[in-house]
Amino acid sequence: MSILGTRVLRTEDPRFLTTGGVYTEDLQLPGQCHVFFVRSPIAHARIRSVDVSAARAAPGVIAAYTGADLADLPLLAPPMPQMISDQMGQPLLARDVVRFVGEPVAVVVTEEAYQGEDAAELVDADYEPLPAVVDPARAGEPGAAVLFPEAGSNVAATFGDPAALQDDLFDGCEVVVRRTILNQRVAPAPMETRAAAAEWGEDGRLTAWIPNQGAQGTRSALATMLGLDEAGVRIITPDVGGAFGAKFGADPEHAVVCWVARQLDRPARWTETRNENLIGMTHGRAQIQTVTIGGRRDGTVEAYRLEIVQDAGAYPRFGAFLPALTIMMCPGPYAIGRAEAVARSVMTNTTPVGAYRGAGRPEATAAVERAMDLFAAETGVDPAEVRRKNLLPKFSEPHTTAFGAVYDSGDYVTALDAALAAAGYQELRQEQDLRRAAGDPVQLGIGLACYVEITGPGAEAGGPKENATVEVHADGSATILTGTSPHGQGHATVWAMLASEELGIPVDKITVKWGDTDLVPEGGGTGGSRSLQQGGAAVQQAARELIDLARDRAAAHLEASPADLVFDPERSAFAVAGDPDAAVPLARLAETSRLLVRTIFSAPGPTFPFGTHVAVTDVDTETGKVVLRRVITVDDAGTVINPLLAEGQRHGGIAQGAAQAFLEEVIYDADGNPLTATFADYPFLSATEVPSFELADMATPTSYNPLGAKGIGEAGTIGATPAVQNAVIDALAHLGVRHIDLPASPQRVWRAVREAAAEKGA
Ligand code: MCN
Repeated sequence: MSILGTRVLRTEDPRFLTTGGVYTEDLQLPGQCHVFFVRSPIAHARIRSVDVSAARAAPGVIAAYTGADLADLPLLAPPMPQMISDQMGQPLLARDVVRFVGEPVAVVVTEEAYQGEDAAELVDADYEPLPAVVDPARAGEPGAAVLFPEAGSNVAATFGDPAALQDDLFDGCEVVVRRTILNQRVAPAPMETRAAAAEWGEDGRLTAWIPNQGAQGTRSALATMLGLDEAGVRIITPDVGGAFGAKFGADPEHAVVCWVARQLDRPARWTETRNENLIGMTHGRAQIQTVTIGGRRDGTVEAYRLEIVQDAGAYPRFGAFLPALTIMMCPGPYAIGRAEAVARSVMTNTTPVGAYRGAGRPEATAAVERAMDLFAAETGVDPAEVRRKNLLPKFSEPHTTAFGAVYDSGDYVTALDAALAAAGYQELRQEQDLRRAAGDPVQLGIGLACYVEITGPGAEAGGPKENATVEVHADGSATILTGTSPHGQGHATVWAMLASEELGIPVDKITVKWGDTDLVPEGGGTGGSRSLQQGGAAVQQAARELIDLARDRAAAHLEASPADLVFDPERSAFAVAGDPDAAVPLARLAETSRLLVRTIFSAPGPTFPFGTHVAVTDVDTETGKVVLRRVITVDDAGTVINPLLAEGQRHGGIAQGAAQAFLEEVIYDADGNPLTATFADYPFLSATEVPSFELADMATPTSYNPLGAKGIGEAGTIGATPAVQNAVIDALAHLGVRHIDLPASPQRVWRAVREAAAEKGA
């Protein structure tokens, strides 16, 4: 019986539940010193001076450095420099200007960790305040203060030409709705904050332990920042306590810790506080979107336009590039005759924006799903019907959209209908009618979101790739090396399942290793929900190639022709066809020389998972309180290899997506001071606020990998946010409420109800 598709328990968990993980913070390096960052308390200012002399004299202080000490190091280059002004690089420690509250300005290095914070108080930085740019809507306008005068404006990148938008796009539409909506800035807030430990060998080589999503990418980023050859850097990935897109590559702080270790010729380490994490780690989302949707009164959508202002924060990181993904996915699963999208990324005096679970695609889904509901409200057609009418019909050959995405396969209407059936949509609408008629102060809302997303993207020539090595040992065990880098996704379990299936070696005898660049020099890491479809496929391919390799050895061993041998996974042995007694175990073939295959799996392209989320909310019209009653989802990620893990990914993603819908928001005041720098101010969803999710099954295999698998890791944050947001608004639709910005917090809900009532009364 195949192990694939079964609910194998996570092999990672016994260790996590007993002895616990070993995180970067847990490592002890003999002779280590501790780095503490002095951060800018002001959003935009010229640095007149930074005096570290008093700090240098404080107890336990070994050294203190400012930006001037690192002046010979290159600036952190923007991603995709061809589209983003190269004038906007970030120094590892601020030099002449600070551009956001939390920007590292200096470091103190101490014998003990606790001494750093006290010594940092003694660093005397003199700032000349500059006007702060906080509102992205105004950042690109003439007259706004400019973060990088050399660049000429705050516009870091543009996507599409606003002048080329068609005046007649909505001509002939019976109904046109236009609205500006906010996809608010959120903090990834992983349980484990950022950290680093660094040590230089006598050979001049750097070893750095950093929680990350791909050691190889972290190595490249660090080498660039430190001006080193990649061969001179080894990255080791300890356990990682969540990353959510924000631990890809490396941040300036990581490079500074390595630099300090070299400067002092002793191991250096750093773990940030929660407060530092909330202001220093890249944030996510942060788009202002203007949607215009038009079509016929019967609910047929004919035209759609999306205009985006992306808040990239103070330095262009991946966030500046996010609109490219949002635009690529902007029509979602719909067949819209005419659609266009433009965007610009602007710099503001706020924490830089980066990737956050879904990175650009949740924003696309949120926009089009909000637009669909606005259109449904205006036409009076049921939101489910509007969607059904406009979804692309089922297709199994790749479908190319007007925005250049090539959807591998899709069956969107079936996903919608399956979700509606699982939710009991008609009954819910009846309950809603009854409660509206009764004037119940707590109203029922039903929200929908249909989505398609891109997983496993990659611009590599020949398609996205990943490598895997599989080795069978003489004791009957096996080892897998992978270029992916799990941090909660359970690759150790699933990669072992994939190899076990081919080799007949039990899962508990297979060890999966990753995240040490000396062991696995190449790899794409984990992000964009790429791992199973590329890394998992590579493991399967390597295991199959290993059987081919072993067949020749077995033939020699059994003095038979390779063609006469059959591999029996039940026994993990080769036998001569028709003579099961003439057999040799796979493990025996590893006795004389290593039995090992390294392979590279190359996919024809990314895959496009899809689904529908239905959210059911109780919304108190008197207090604005929202209770999430049910979330029902269909998430079609092709063939599922381990339903337990895939469901876990859906659960976590839905919780995060729902939290964006009605709870989370990074807020700055008008001067750029962060108001959400602790967990007391930045609420996230806990188990008490989420219902038991109802997950319906649907699997449309992709032909892009032999597993038939698409990605599942981000489905939850893509579908759940607009479904929950739409549910909150739907609860209040009969009162005249058409839109509430994210997050639909009690205050916003309460205000929307009051404003609608005032408008009605007027
Ligand atoms: N899987 C499966 N069948 C499928 C698809 C996936 O059994 N058809 C399983 C895979 O074997 C794997 C897991 O589900 O064990 C997720 O696989 P995949 O969709 O390939 O996604 P990745 O492993 O590449 O994970 C990346 C994704 C991203 S981009 C973010 S961000 C994210 C996420 O996963 N961050 C996470 N999930 C997270 N989960 C935790 N606990 N912590 C994070 O930081």
